[in-house]
Amino acid sequence: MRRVYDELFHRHAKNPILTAADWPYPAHTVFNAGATRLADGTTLLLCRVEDRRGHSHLCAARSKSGVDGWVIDEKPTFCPDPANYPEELWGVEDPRITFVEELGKYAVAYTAYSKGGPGVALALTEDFRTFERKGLVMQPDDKDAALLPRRIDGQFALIHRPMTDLGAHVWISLSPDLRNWGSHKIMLVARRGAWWDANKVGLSPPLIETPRGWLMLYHGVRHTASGALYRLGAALFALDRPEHCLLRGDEWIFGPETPYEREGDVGNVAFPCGYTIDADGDTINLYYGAADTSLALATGSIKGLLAWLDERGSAPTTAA
Ligand code: BMA
Repeated sequence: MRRVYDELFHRHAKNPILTAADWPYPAHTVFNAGATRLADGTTLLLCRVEDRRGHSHLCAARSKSGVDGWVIDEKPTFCPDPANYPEELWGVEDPRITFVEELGKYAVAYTAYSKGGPGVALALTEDFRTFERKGLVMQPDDKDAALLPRRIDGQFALIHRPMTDLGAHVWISLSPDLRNWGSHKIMLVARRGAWWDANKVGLSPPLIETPRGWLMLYHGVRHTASGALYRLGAALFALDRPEHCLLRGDEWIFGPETPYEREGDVGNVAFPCGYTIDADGDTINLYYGAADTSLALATGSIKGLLAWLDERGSAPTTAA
């Protein structure tokens, strides 16, 4: 078959790589995992696990290959703690992991589902066994957040996606202490009308640092008569000024196609929250939730993504 579009990500033949059937305790669905490679080379996925109440918690799965042989925690790794953190009353969802060199710790940005709606919470960990919560850092309605691995202009930087009546756009905010946040700036706006990324965009996995800038994979949501379609796009931002978009692709680069992405609790969703990068510094292993039901893996190349942006992307104008 002739493929007209470039395929920037290749699905793993063993997809879906993790499902609720693999879980050591009762789980309804397993999806939208944060990912990182630990110091010993092990791939760690911090998976969102939904139970039969509809509430989510996080559970760690570790593997040498990043594909199979997963060792899954026997019990939930990170549970909502509404007694101390009322914003977690209805669960914790969609973790994004960043290793913050300065702290020697991983920062996990996650959605805390409160009575007031979903907001952004932060927790720090060294080992994904014990966690130090920083609490709710962005009030509802806000989600799709990840920390940058280092300070920008002397400040920690958080990407997130507040909702407004004028659409849902990606923002960046700065903090001296991970607690007090300000200097809010818009990074990437949702397009309008017929566009695949009209009305609602959000950061997917944490930004990928490249010599040419911060590479963002973001999801765009298209509302159709039969529900929403979640697809992935790419954009590049200035290293020293991450709110400044250098290039943005017009077309989506990855979207639901296979049965496990098309069908599930929420069909037509491919939703990456994490990646690992191989020793070659180029191969990116993207872990994504498929149809809010299982976890899948697709592999791409950072150079390939940058070349695609050079060829197919452009600097956004302010009058979109
Ligand atoms: C988004 C998030 C994700 C979910 C997606 C599709 O708003 O809540 O957790 O995968 O919707 O349902």
